[in-house]
Amino acid sequence: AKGRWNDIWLAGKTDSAPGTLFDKIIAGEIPASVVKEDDHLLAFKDINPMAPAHILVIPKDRSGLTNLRQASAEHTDILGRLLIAAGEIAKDTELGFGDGARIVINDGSDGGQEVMHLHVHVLGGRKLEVRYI
Ligand code: D5M
Repeated sequence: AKGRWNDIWLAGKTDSAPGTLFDKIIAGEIPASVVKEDDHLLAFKDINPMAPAHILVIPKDRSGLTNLRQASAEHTDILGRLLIAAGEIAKDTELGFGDGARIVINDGSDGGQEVMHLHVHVLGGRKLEVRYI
């Protein structure tokens, strides 16, 4: 497992930030309730849900994507994949979503980001107030 962890950590070598616990979730070293997975991304239930339905969608390879402010044209494909997956998750009634959701990216310390591996929050399961801060 250590080799695999190192491989995944090294995948982020273009990004100076160290690996996070999300790398360990990707490697299966920390359990998570996975709702969607493919070669590029992983989606799992947030451990501290802020709404009745709360899913995180993350790229498996964080390279250069500690957060959205570091994104560039090379990330076009993965960013598209993350948003399409978020939209698919947001219409999954079995996950508790109803008629709509809120899709959020907390970016950097001032944006409330705690885990420094880009992730898209998909929140729903009730009618959310219109509030951004
Ligand atoms: O969001 C980081 C999110 O990550 C926050 O909503 C809690 C969630 N989190 C932290 N640890 C875990 C594990 N182990 N499983 C699932 N979810 C987790 P941010 O936007 O960085 O504030």
